[in-house]
Amino acid sequence: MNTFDKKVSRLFAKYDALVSQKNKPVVESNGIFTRYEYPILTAAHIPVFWRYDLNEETNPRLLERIGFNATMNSGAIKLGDKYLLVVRVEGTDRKSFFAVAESLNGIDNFRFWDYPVTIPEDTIPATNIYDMRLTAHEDGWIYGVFCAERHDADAPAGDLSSAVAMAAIARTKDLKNWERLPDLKTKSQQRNVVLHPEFVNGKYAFYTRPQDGFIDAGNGGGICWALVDDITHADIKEEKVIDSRYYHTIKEVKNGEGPHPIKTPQGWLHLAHGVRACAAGLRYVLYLYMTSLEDPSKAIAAPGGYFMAPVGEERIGDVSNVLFANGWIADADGKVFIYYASSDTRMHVATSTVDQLVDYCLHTPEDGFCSSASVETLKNMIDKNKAFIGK
Ligand code: M1P
Repeated sequence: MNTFDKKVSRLFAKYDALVSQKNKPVVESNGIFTRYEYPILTAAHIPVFWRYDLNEETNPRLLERIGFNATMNSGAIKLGDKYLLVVRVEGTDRKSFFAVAESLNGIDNFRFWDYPVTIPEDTIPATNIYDMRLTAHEDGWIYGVFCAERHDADAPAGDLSSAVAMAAIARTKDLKNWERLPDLKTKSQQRNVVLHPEFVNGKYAFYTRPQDGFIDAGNGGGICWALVDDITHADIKEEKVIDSRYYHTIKEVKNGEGPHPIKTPQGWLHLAHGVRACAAGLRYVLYLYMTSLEDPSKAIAAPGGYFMAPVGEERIGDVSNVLFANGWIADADGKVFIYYASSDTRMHVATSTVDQLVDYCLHTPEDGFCSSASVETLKNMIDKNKAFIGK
């Protein structure tokens, strides 16, 4: 074996060791979910043959030719016995695209398919696409709803930062061949748009997040609900707020639906992110809420505070202090795999069960919106517990 071949085999050996690493649960104290010790996908999980030209003649120094920055905000779905993530892969060129990674147990050994996903363009090509939510809809298609970002055509000359975010829609049967549908039409810019898995009154239903600008939610009151007649020309005329933002909460600045909700006997179980501002910048945490089975736009449970916030190395990355989730999978036995990204850099998994999450939603006190209410809630808990202390 010559030196070049030895270097190549070292690269593959290091890569194989990383992607074969077994994950280990971390014992949590809150009983609601279990984190895992290792991230499930990082930039180092990108296949060697995506990064290196392996031909000695054209790359005698074996330099990396295509660099990757992050593997983050991933849609999730289970097909057959495989846990599949449609990962937002970000190159060193700042462009995001989608690539599928699969695992047989949902917690480790995620491996990328050989090729990234080719998403056909809409009439106006997008500069950047990201954060796909997957929905296996009862119409038989798997939909991917994602953000398509373009430079703002009305930006003043020299302003190369103003952008427009829209919800793009594509559909597939196998995550390999995708049909692009026209972008969702709404009154404002949109990110974090999610398709509900069932028809509601014979219509397609979307969770939306209207926003005044590319970053600012502005007057957008929170996560909204909207019905659409024809998904091949989806046009939203009316959005109804179903999960509001509030002053001095975890979702004061903005919020956004995560993956589509899970149907449970007690109601639709939702995972979302909430954003607040602090001296360190924006802080993104995950929270849960529930809506009614009879009317999915009606809130029935709103546990106060966050469900998960960044801890340890999760706190640090390209955009620090961020947890973001747009994928989860509920197995038939009730186990739930929550796929979340930390600080716009890497992917993790946490596990729980539908029963635990519903219990959390129905029995965690609501936010009282002021310190005195928090104290009363706490005193109530202590009062009730007095009878059990020292028994
Ligand atoms: O950087 C944090 C997140 O910011 C955006 O989310 P939102 O629209 O709710 O602010 C998205 O760009 C998301 O991809 C990113 O993780």
